[in-house]
Amino acid sequence: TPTGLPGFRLWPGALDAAAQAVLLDQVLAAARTAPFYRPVTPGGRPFSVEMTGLGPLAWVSDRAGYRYQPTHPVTGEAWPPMPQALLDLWDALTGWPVPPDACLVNLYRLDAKMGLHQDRDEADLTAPVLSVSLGDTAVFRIGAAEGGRTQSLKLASGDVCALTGPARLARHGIDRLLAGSSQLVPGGGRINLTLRRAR
Ligand code: MD3
Ligand code: FE
Repeated sequence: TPTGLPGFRLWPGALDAAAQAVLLDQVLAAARTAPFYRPVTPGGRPFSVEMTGLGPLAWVSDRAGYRYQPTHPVTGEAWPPMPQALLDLWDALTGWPVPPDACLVNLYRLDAKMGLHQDRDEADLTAPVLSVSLGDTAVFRIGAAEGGRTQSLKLASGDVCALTGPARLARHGIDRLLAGSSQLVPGGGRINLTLRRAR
């Protein structure tokens, strides 16, 4: 593996420029009915990342805590469906026998980042997480679940990574973007999609 963390798999350039453009269009179309919003931590601190969701469930955070829910926290409407291309990608790259039931969509404008954390709000922590990056390159940090050293790698537009097995509970975060590294996202920045089994 590129990190030496068993269970971390990276497919650089898994989506070509045309596939990235189509997927971005689908995400931006969905965001017209399910707009990006800025969640707050349970302590009331706003995230620098804006979020929305696709599929039956998506992860939300507010003063009541972290959870997966079937509706957008601002509009109260159901999340838009997951694009078929994402479901196909999940099948092709993870081989997991059940489809994802949640897709979190993170929007990073230039100064956004995401602190080191673990993803553990999902019911089945044996199911993989699949991540698709679009737009500006991100400096991604990852380390073992147990702690210790972390390592840094770049996630560029069209890159896909899967977290399975021992990497599923890895600590990870986004340190920063490389400004201007892509022209894909209108207004600049990066969109990351994570497909998950929440329930
Ligand atoms: C490692 N997103 O949404 S994607 C998240 O780029 C999240 O927006 C980051 O961390 C982003 O929770 C990182 C790569 C990623 C996604 C999920 C993971 C790495 C992961 C789950 C477990 C371990
Ligand atoms: Fe995460």
